[in-house]
Amino acid sequence: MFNKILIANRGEIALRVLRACKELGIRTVAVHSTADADAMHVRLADESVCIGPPKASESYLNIPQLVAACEITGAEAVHPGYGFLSENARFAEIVEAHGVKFIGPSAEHIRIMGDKIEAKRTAQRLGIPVVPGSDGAVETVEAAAEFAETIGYPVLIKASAGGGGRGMKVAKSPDDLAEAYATARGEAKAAFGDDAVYMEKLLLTPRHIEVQVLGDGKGGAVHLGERDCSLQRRHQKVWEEANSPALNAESREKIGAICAKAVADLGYAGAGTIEFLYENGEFYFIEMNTRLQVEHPITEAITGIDLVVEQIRVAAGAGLSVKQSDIEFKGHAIECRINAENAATFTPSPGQITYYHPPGGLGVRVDSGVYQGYRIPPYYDSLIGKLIVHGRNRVECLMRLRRCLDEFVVDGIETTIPLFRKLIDNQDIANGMYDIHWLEKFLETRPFD
Ligand code: MV4
Repeated sequence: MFNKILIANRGEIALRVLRACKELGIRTVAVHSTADADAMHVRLADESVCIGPPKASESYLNIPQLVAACEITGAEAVHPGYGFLSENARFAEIVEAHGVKFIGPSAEHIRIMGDKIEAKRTAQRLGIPVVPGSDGAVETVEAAAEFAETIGYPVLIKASAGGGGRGMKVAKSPDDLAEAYATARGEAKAAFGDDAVYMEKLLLTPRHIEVQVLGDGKGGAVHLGERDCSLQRRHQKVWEEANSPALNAESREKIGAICAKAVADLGYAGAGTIEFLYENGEFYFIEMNTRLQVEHPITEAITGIDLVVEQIRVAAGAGLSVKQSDIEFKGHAIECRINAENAATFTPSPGQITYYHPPGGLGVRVDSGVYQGYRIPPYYDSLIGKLIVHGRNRVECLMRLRRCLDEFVVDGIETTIPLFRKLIDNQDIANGMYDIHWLEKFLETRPFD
């Protein structure tokens, strides 16, 4: 096992990783920008290194500074958390070239999944069902039009270098096609420096369901069931659940087994998430994330498995601590993302937390890096914490969540907590009846007016 790990991240996820390290008896190195000198991850780590000014491009994304911090402290491995450099294949290669283990999959696997055309081709080869679409890149507008006729309108044109909703254009009819195609390529070139695009049939009312996997890097893998992340606004997840209210045990086992086998055959190492659209009882692969995800705690809640511990074990060559037959799904879990934002407008609300009282009790987990008196800096994303509630079934989970939202007090800044107080009283939410468009439609009803 490693003696010392450097955590190349900040906020609640840096704390999350630090806690796993402590429980494994591993010393921790925090890194921070000058804006984060008083952050909790810095306080709780065994050592810390200031790696630059507030701007992420000069600190948390600064590869030479991170490599230097590893060398200075003698860290044997780097955990990238999520965001920042977590899916940067070059970062994984560079740290390993300096004799430091990257806690995550190989640079090759990160690179494949970062290229959405290559990812889809790989998924299909491994037996994962994919959205009906073009066979790879669509090189000309004539090919785009011809292809759209064969699958039928509406179609979606997606940037190969995009993902997470960036670089997508809809064509509803042949009249839209030429413009959508040209705009998609132009925007992809400008945003990613790569104008390769591919096409898919547009699914109109799917859910977003993702399967959590763990690979041992040696041909072994397990799945840990799914998360339903359909409640999103502008491609930002707001509320996630495990299990999905839309699946039964049989469909869970079926898609889970497909994903575990694919990941095993790929020789994948560590944690990964295979994202699907789910409509009319069918799964359609869209992307694979090669990192730990924000919403991983709901999977931990229903399985009792520490995903960060498993990531570290695999990176250290210790293998997974679980086999598929050990994994059971117990009860139901929901995560609410608490952002420092106005709940009605989503305008960021950085500033000082003057009073802080998180909820507690049985089945309650709050992952957060904030504390009373802490000043949220304006330079980073607005996630300040996650409320994760577990119950023996979905009804108990929802009742417990309502109780936690009543208890939660964060003063001095605005947060998204009031939005969750609206959602918990909504009938569609109570019934688990929502798709990827539900939340934006709900917000159009102006629930705060
Ligand atoms: C789609 C789609 C409908 N049909 N692909 C958006 C994020 C990116 N990961 C894929 N996305 C979508 N791909 C086809 N063929 C609809 C979306 C989509 C979406 C997906 C998941 C969660 C929220 C979403 C919101 C709008 C669009």
